[in-house]
Amino acid sequence: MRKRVIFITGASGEVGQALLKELAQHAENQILTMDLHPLPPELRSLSTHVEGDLLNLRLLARLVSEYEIDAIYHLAALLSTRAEIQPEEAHQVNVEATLQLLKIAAEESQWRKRSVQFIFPSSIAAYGLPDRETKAHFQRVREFEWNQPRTMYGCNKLYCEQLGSYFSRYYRQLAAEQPPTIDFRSVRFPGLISAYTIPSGGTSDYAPEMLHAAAQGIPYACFVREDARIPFMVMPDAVRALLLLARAPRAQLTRQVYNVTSFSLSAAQIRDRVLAAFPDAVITFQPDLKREAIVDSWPADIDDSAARMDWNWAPEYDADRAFSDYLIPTIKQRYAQLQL
Ligand code: AKB
Repeated sequence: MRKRVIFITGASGEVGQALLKELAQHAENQILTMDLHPLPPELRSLSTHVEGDLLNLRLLARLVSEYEIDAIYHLAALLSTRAEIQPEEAHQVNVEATLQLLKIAAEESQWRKRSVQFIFPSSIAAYGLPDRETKAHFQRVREFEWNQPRTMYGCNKLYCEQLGSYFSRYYRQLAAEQPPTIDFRSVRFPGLISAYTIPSGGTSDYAPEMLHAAAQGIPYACFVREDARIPFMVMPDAVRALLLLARAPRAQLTRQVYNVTSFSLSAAQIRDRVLAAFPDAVITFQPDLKREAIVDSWPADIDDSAARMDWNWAPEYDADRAFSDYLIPTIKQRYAQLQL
């Protein structure tokens, strides 16, 4: 008998660690995690962890032979800045690995005669506004607008959203007896900020980097202009969004890809909030024009009314609560503990 599991890829990354902690709180969840890297020591008891490459098809085949997969949270990805530096590798990880996992989910669904749920975090990178004037004009973008990404990562995410929809509707549906399809669900996240982990390889990273640098007394040079603005969300809300979407009755879902967001701030507004908590912080602005152009192509805000309507999505942290109740106290405590 294969062991039934929830499978999390990219589990050692920022969202992966937070999601694992949350899912592991329910004893009935048996969790299989995978990443190129080990899990941090404090999380190692929470799952069976496989250190390996999603592009290793033999390894994936072995996992399928040992585990019956109920749901896949496919978090592994190369983020936007890194993907511009290594576009081909990004395509392999972000697209080809996703395709392999969708095939596994489809085969498992057919074998079990029950849909495997496939939860896919997409991103505001799926949008691409052509210039700053257009961005200023179209303030809150809906799911079907401006789907013209300018980064490899954005193209990868947008295409995988489409692939997921294809697998859930049409894959192998020409046969006389139509097998069950996968249950594909996706959220487009804004920039994410965690009090525990610092992202790497993304372009929204200036917000968490600024905050974590200030908390450690390290000067920080922000790589976008003061008025560059995109939407953000703190990690507890990001994990809640994934779990709320996963738990929503399928019949209530009117779409497969949903915007979710919490608050929209400019880089200067983030700096002001960081300075209010860490008055001695040294924060300067030294734009990297290439990374800034990526941020300028992302919407200033996104419209998440479909998620609010269909599965009662609402963030628990607006900008004030995010900083005062989560980010600042948790970060202060965390770095104080590390100094002991
Ligand atoms: C990135 O900056 O690449 C990510 C994202 C916005 O998806 N954080």
